[in-house]
Amino acid sequence: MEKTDKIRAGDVREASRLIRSIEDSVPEAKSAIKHIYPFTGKAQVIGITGSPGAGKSTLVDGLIECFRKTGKTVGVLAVDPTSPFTGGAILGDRIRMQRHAEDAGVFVRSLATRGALGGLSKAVGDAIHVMDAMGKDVILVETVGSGQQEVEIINHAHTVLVVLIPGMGDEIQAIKAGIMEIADVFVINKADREGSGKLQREIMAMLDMSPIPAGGWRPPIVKIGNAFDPAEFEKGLEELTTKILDHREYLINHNLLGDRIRRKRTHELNEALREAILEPVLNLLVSSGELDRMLDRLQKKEVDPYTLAEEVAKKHLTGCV
Ligand SMILES: Nc1nc2c(ncn2[C@@H]2O[C@H](COP(=O)(O)OP(=O)(O)O)[C@@H](O)[C@H]2O)c(=O)[nH]1
Ligand SMILES: [Mg+2]
Repeated sequence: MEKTDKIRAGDVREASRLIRSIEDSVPEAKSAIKHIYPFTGKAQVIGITGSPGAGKSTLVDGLIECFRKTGKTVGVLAVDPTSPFTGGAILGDRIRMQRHAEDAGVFVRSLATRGALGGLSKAVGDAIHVMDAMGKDVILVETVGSGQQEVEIINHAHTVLVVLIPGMGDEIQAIKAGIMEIADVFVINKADREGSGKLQREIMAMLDMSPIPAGGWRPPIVKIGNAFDPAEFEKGLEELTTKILDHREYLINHNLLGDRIRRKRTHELNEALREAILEPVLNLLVSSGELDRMLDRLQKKEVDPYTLAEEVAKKHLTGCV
C-alpha cells in the first residue's frame, strides 16, 4: 500500500512519521502533502487558544470525550511554539491524554517550531491536512502562545475558542493581542474562582463596543467550572460543545463557511508562494553575497529598500515586472 493510502486508511504510524517530517521541513513532506491534498477539507477544525496554564489541554481532553460520545473521530494537534527541547507542557499533555491512546478514533500529536520563522504556521496547516486525510471528523488545534502566533490560528480553524481565566488580567492581554477579534466562543475556565463574574462583564463590555450587525454572530461566553469536579466540568463541556456546533451551523446558514475556507486557502497559497518564490531568491542573494552588499548600501543610505526590491524583482522574476 502506498504511504498516502495508508494515511487515508488511518494508519497512525505513517501519519505520525509524516507529521514528524513536516515538523523537520524535509522535502518528502511536501510531496506527501501533494498526494493527500485532494482528500482533505472534510474535517471541522477547532482552534483553542489562550495563555499557558489557562487549562486548554484539560479542556481539549474533555472535548475529545464529548465528541467521541457523539460518534465523531477526533484529531488533536498541540502546537508548541516554544523550544522543542523543553517539552514540559507537551509531555504532561501526552500523559494526560494517554487514556485515549487505546481509542482508534483519537489521534493526538504535538508540533514544535523548527526552522525558519513563519514555518510553524505552514507546518500547522500541513499537519491538519494529515489528520483530515486520515478521516478525522473533528480536529482540535491547541496553540500555546501569545501575540501574533496566537492570532494565526484564525488562518487554520473554522471555529476559534479563546480561553481566559479569572484574576489574571487576561482581558487586557486579549485586547492587546487582537484576540477579541478572532474569538468565536469565549471560555471562562476555572470559573469557580473569584473574579469570573467580573471577567464575564468585561468581555461583554468589550463585545458591546464593536456592534454586531443584525443576524450576526455574537461570540457566546461559556463558563466552565472546576475541571476536577466531574459533574460541573461535564455540564460546562456540554454547553461548550453546543456552542461549537451552533457556530458551525451559523457559518453554514449564513454562507460564511465558504469564506472561512477561502481564508484558509489564501493563507495556504501565500505560504506556498513564499516558499516557492521568495525563499529561493533570498537563498541566492545570501549565497552570492548580494544580500550583504545590499545591506551595506542601505546602511550608507545609497539606496532605499523599495528600489533594491525592484532591482531584485527585475533580475530574478523575469516576466513579472
Ligand atoms: N483549579 C483548577 N485547575 C485547573 C482547571 N483546569 C485545569 N487546571 C490545572 O491547571 C494547570 C494547567 O492546565 P492545562 O490544561 O495544562 O493548561 P494549558 O497550558 O492551557 O494547556 C494544570 O495543572 C491543570 O490541572 C480547573 O478548572 N481548576
Ligand atoms: Mg496545554
